[in-house]
Amino acid sequence: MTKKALITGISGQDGSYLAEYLIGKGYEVHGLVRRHSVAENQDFRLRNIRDKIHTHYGDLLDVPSLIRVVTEIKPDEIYNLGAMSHVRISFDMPSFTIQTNGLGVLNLLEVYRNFAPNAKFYQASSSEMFGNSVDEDGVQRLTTPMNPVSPYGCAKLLAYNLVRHYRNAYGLHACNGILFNHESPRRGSNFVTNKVVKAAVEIYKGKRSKLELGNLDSYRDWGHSKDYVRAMHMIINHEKPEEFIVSTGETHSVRDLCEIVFNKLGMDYRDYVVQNPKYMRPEELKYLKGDSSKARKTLGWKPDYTFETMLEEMINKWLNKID
Ligand code: G4F
Repeated sequence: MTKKALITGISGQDGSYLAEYLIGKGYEVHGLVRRHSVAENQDFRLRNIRDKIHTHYGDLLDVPSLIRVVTEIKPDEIYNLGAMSHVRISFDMPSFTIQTNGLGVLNLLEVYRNFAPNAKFYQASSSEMFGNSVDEDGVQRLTTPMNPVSPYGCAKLLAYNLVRHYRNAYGLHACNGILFNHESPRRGSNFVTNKVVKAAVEIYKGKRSKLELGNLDSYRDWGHSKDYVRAMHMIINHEKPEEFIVSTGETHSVRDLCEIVFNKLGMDYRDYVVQNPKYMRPEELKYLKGDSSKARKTLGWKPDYTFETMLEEMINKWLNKID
């Protein structure tokens, strides 16, 4: 029988790649979309698969819409990727962030428990939950304490714990994927990788002369979204609902990122990059490097992209797009 998947956040980077991946696996794919005043902005990442998916208006904060969609579809798998996903903006909109990324998950879990308890549930948990906790060997693993340093991280930790609680209390197949940063040509251009790549290509093409950034000395473990949505499907379909970390195990500073991207275009980032306090965060998560050995051993997951091949794909996208 054809399996049905419901993806909240289907119009985002991960949602769109996951939808494509599940279509390729023969799933009937449904997605929850929020109403946007510019209709084109609602589903531009879905333009290649519009006729292959079913979208439904709804919102994690609108319980009746969740009940309607879940009872109508009767999904086999629910992927909760919907969120306010920008960490710095979460300092400007803390209440909205906590509501959407925390209470919104509770809403969906309640609808799941009451109307589709036989489905499997995947929660998009985040390495931002670790905050500045790092084990002595410079790695975050499943046992590393979680001490978030942003409203976004606090909300994600609430959701993470709710998923574990719902699994234990009600015997649900609910699991968490703790994903470290993951990027692609579909990444929003206000996240640092795509911001740097887009600006470097614009500078290369003579369209601008400077790039303003915040903290250049934070480190991130950056993978590719396409590799990470594969992991989501493996995690939800693992026989036991559990927690898994998905990461490359490699870390780079924002400064390294600038150096590599500008070098690939034959430029020196130091001639163009300036710091602007506007992009600094009230509290910064300084260092991420994840241990994904459980996902690699138990699920057989491994990434196809390297940091360099991912950046090349992103650079090529902007080289083709910017005249
Ligand atoms: O690209 P970022 O905004 O990603 P961040 O904050 O690490 O969050 C991303 O990864 C999380 C997983 O750990 C996800 F949960 C979350 O949804 C999101 O996908 O920033 C990366 C680093 C930060 O240290 C930031 O301070 O880059 C630094 N940075 C320096 N200048 C900048 C800038 N970040 C942004 N967005 N813009 C800048 O101008």
